Amino acid sequence: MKKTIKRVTASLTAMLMMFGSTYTAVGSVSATNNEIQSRKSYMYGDVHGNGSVDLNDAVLIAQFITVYKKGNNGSIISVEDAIEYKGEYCLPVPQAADVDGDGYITDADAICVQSYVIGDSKNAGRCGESFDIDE
Ligand SMILES: [Ca+2]
Repeated sequence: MKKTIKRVTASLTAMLMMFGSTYTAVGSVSATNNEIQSRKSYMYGDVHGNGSVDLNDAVLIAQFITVYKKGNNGSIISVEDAIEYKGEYCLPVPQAADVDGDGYITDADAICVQSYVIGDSKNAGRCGESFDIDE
């Protein structure tokens, strides 16, 4: 009888330990998944979000500025404005367009992207640097 109780206690302890460690593992896995789902990395200048900075990004920024200003009395465009804008030539990753870091999307940002593409890193602002967006 004593041996049986010892065995049951031992197996219960083992089960509790297994359950405990499984529970912990599940908890940490789901926390990691949440982090992956809630944060995504992008690159300044890569307004298409395709992983590279090229002239297409500079062209899209310029097109966006032209179209946005036409529809908004030529007003200056903040990054927040660009995030809300869903019209023609909207930027897939508007946060990536503020390459010079002044909080606005202007021709200067498109010029920074062009400079980056031709290898003029001195005038490329933070083009090519990565940043995260909470999603
Ligand atoms: Ca800017």
